[in-house]
Amino acid sequence: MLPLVRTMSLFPSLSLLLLSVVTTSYSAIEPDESLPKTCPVVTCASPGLPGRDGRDGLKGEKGEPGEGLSGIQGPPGKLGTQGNPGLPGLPGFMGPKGDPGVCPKCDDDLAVLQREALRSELDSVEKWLTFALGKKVGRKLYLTNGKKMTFDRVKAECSHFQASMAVPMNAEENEAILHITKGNAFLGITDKEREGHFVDLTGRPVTYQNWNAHEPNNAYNEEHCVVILPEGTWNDISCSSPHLAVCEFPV
Ligand code: MMA
Ligand code: CA
Repeated sequence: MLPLVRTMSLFPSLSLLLLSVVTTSYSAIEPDESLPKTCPVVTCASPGLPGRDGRDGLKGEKGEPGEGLSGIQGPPGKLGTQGNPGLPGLPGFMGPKGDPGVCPKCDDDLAVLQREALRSELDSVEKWLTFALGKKVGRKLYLTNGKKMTFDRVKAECSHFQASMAVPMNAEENEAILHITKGNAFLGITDKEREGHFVDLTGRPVTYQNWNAHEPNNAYNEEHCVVILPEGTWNDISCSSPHLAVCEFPV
């Protein structure tokens, strides 16, 4: 205090200034007379130890979605559990026909019936075929395709149809062949192997012959095949000259 009093005495104006500053400061911290004159115990008493933590507050509301960029897609999730079985499917297609059953007696009966039916059908076919195209004599049916060809071609053609070249064994058969060809058709007769020795295509000598006058003459020394002439008589002729094809079918 003394230094301050001395200072104030030495510099009265400064002392006054300091005093006014102190006064002003004091008035500034004076309690506001308008506030209620309350005083909580805790505030006013000397402070004790801190109390225990309070209970957790209520959970706050969900926040707004963030605004940052979304990350890259994560790996696929784990396989889910197996689903329920589906509805039954549609019926399948009909299977192939099964093997015939085993019944020897039934098979025999069936074979007989089938044979009878086939026989009947063959008879029918043979009748209309003979009526329309051919000439049947005994168990031979003669047919022509109306084409002219070499001896070897006729032979092959008849063979292709499980038939053989026509060989008349008697006047009736000779007439039948003439009837459907009107002549100039090859017969299945040759003397290729031995000149003047005429045989059928199985090599058997022909027993029936119906040569034209002065035939066979083996003209030009190269006539080893035979044709039936329009008169029904025969002439030996070259095998490579073309003549009508006529075959005989066994019936
Ligand atoms: C004559 C006669 C026959 C002979 C033929 C060949 C027309 O008939 O000589 O014997 O086969 O000619 O073309
Ligand atoms: Ca001749």
